[in-house]
Amino acid sequence: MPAKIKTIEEMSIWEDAHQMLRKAKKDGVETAWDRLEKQTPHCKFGETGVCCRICTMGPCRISKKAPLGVCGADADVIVSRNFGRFLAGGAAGHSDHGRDCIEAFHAVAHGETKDYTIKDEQKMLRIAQELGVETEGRELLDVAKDLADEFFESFGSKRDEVGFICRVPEKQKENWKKLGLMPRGVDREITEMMHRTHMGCDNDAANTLIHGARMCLGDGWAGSMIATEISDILFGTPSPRKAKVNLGVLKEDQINILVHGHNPIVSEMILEAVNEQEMIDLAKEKGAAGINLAGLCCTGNELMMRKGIPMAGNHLMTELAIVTGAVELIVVDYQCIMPSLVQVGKCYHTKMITTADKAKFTGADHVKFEMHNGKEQARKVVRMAIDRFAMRNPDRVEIPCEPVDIVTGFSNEALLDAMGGSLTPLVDAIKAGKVRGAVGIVGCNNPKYKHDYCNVNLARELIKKDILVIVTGCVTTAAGKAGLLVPEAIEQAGPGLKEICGALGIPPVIHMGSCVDNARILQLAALLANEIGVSISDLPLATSSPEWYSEKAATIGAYAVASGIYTHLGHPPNITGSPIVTNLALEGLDDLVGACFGIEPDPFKAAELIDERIKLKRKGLGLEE
Ligand code: SF4
Ligand code: MSK
Repeated sequence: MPAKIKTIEEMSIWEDAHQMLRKAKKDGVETAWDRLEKQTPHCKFGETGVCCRICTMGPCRISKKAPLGVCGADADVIVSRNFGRFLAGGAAGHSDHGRDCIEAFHAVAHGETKDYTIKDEQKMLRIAQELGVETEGRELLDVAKDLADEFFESFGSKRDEVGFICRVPEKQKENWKKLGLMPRGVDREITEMMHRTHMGCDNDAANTLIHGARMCLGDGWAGSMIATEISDILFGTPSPRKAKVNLGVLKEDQINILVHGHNPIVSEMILEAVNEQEMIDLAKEKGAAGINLAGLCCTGNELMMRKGIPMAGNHLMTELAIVTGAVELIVVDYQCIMPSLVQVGKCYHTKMITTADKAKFTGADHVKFEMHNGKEQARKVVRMAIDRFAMRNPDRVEIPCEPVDIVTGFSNEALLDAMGGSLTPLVDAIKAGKVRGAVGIVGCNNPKYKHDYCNVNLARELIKKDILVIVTGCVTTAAGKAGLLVPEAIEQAGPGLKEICGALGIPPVIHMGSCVDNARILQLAALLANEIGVSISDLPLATSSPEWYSEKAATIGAYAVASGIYTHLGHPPNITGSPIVTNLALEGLDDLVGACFGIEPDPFKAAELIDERIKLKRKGLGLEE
């Protein structure tokens, strides 16, 4: 693991973070970095995954002195069960988000809400046809009703495979069937993992992990993919647009509202409400110049991709955004929201508003958003922000630095448009070695690392090597702040990538969305594989999550690997106490699915590791370097 972090300069690479960390110290605000110090050193049993709390004969900890738990489970079994449940947490997070999207879509189809509508009818019809829903001569809402039911089916227990398996290359599908990796239903696989890992069930580490891979494939190719596709249908398919990032997007003379979490269902309504003249007039009456909406984490990504709403920061910037003293309200949906935000808010005048019954925070106000009342609730929330403006203490406001420009909005549809409607230019560029491969850098921040150091340096190193980089999640903000998400960044790229991106007018690092939008990367990989006539595992692709922290990030890594995409992680999950689990992750999976994990905390060495993999895959395809 990276060395213990000590000074403010060692905590983050960003000036806006340094400035706010100094202010936090001055204002007596505790941050994630302070708490990490108090938690260090971490428990070795937990870190290596050999602590079992699955039943009350334990908890049991495996050591040389005590190599078996009370029930007789060894380190391999304990680690695989713990890791299986860890992955289940991630799959459940993404997929329950996907289910919320289906429920919203179902409500629209059945006329149960006027607040949400179908924004991209063409995409809805295209997906309906793809999934075998009849569209010919039918009313749009009738198609939508059947499509919503079809999506629900992918969560259930009646199918042999989830719907979007139709996108997977044939050869790969056969391999998944042979290996028992075919995901049958999102909920089924997650439930089965919880069952398998109950005391006295699956006591074969490799067997548990194979099911883990199947469950994660269910997340990637169903739960997450459905979340992405419905979000596009309801709120519009993203297309390239300009936006701005860093804490400089907050405005001293305006009411600042931050939206945080993952699902756009709440934040899209907040966006509509802040743009209503009545709200703007009300804000002006209270002495503000206007209402400024900015995003954090993946809810921020969703709004930025579709509407160009500015991004205040990624995971480790969420506390620091409040430390500016300029935020009236932080409105959250779910996932990756630190409970500490309530306390940090109390040090200023910032109120946290929760919106989902499944994600309440003690000390926050709850404004429940439902399909029939989204707009009304959004107005209520915006009024609360307006009322809090008077409580702001101007002497405690400090907004650091100027925002940085970015270009966002690269859905697969937009990418295809940029290439004239076909993948041929990209395939030709890959064959010619001008674009040697593509890497998705995805995921989080983790205070164990110097914030964004690995995210940014890995992206820089890869584009120098003529490797196209796709970013999602919290890496987006890192790449944006580093100036990599604009077409001018081609100057930092190798000659081949510079030529191709220059001709297409796209940045060498392209933003493809939020965490669930990693499903867009899966779809792009499948499109490329089908275009060339190979499996995804034959392609010169990789993914990386250099500074990951969450269960969801591990699940994304697992579905990427199971889909045939080599995946680099900055540090391993808590599995190193088991040789079987560790060896399977780092090597064994390669024989089964044509991809495995690689671990490397140093971004420069990680770039070499990924480059080696790309060379290997290019060679396998008979492509010259
Ligand atoms: Fe201990 Fe076995 Fe119970 Fe785990 S399942 S706590 S190893 S007795
Ligand atoms: S928000 S999962 S910190 S990317 Fe999707 Fe960021 Fe990681 Fe959460």
